[in-house]
Amino acid sequence: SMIEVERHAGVAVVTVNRPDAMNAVDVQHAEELRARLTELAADPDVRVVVLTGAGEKAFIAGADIKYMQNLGVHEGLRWAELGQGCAELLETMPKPTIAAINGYALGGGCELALACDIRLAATTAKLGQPEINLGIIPGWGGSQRLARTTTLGYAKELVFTGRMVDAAEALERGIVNAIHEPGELMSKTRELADLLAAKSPVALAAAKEATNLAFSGDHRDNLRTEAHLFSMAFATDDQTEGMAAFVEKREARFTGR
Ligand code: DAK
Repeated sequence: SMIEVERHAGVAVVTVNRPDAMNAVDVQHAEELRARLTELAADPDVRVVVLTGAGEKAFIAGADIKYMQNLGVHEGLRWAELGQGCAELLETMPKPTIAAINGYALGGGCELALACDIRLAATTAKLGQPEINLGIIPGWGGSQRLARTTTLGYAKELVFTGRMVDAAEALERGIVNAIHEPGELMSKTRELADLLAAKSPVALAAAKEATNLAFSGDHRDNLRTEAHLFSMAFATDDQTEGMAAFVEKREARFTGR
């Protein structure tokens, strides 16, 4: 299959599987990716979603350039909606999403990683927005999310020059949360995913909704929304359990209610 989904105890690992083309995505891949992400977003048994690429070389080397070569305006718009739809699902689904960047994350691939909540990268990974070299610009959210993740000036440098950065620079600039030896990337990713899968999923959903507001809209409104989301947590079994477990000096067992 073009997009593989492997589930293990609340963690779903989604692998873009096209290693002979550096996991570049064409319309079929993007449609299948969107369908799988839509299912995982709605599945209460899935607590955490990990996105990665097949093989050792690439996470996702972007949109398929050979596919895009002959696109018209109409198909271009459909293509943009499809890619932005995948990014939006990763960003807004009510559970944490983690990008395990195992190699090249370029163009649309870098943009999908930026749409994830947390990014872990192999020390051998390379990231960038090389669209300018193809006579186009980022179109799956890169012009917005890279600046929000780092700084506007640094985002402009990368988008204007198309320069690829290595994992160490990506870490230094805050594009990725951590870097790991290639052989350890998936085990470290699973460790983080398992940690998150053990938290209260209702609290995590509220935490994601609240933190997603940080760079948009009105600060005062967002603080009011935070207070509202905070108060709603007191209607959950997980709040009762979490606080009882603390007082009784034991591990909390969250049910998601
Ligand atoms: N598309 C299609 N094929 C690709 C590809 C890509 N993005 N990246 C790699 N491949 C293919 C190569 O063509 C090659 O295929 P064969 O020649 O073997 O048939 C195979 O993968 C192996 O690649 P290389 O031989 O080039 O391998 P190297 O190790 O030498 O180089 C590389 C690896 C990743 C540095 C290099 O392949 C590369 O520069 N690839 C292109 C990366 C790139 O420019 N990515 C950005 C694509 S633009 C939109 C919104 C968003 C977007 C588009 C539209 N709308 C709003 C409509 C997003 C655009 C992009 O992502």
